[in-house]
Amino acid sequence: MASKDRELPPGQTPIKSILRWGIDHPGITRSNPKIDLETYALTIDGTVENPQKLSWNDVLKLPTFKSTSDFHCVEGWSVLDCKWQGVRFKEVVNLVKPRKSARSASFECADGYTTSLTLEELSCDDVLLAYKLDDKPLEEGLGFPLRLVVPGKYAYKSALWITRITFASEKELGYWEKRGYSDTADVWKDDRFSS
Ligand SMILES: Nc1nc2c(c(=O)[nH]1)N[C@H]1C(S)=C(S)[C@@H](COP(=O)(O)O)O[C@H]1N2
Ligand SMILES: [Mo]
Repeated sequence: MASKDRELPPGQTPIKSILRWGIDHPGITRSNPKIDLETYALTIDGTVENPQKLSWNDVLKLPTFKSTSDFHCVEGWSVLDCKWQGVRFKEVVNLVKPRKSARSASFECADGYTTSLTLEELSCDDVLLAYKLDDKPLEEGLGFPLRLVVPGKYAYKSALWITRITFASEKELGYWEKRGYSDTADVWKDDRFSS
């Protein structure tokens, strides 16, 4: 239930669990990629001074941050008070040092999914590369081991199972953005479809 004093973005209805029981999720493969932490690598490249290939241990060494936020899917469901923990996108920026020309970052996922955001959108304090939800490691279906969380945008911007982040001077549209969903995806402005 939404608390009485809380305002939800337009057109959203709260559901109890982010596991979306009973909700048909339009995931692009309908099965969860299985990722082994021993061989996992997060590549960060593109228009940056210091490209990286991080092992899982390297990811865990980055400064950790906790942030509680609501999660809004473009199909109209919201999950309130998700307690995420992970690495703020800002820390990634500090590590790789984007070149002056860099404007956006694209996310590639183990299932082939992609999405992208501007560096300005990614600079919000509540934007995390999350590895825990409610103090537990992410479940496979929620993006194990590493996913993006962008609370101010519809959930198709919150990439699951991230394997690569590529900085660029020109923004490349992601999987759903190429198929008619809004690239701005602002939940408060009801930006659901591209015009
Ligand atoms: N890699 C990947 N990330 C993805 C998707 C996907 O199909 N593949 N679907 C998006 C959509 S449409 C939603 S609603 C959320 C679902 O996130 P959840 O599993 O945490 O509920 O993941 C987003 N990120
Ligand atoms: Mo979604």
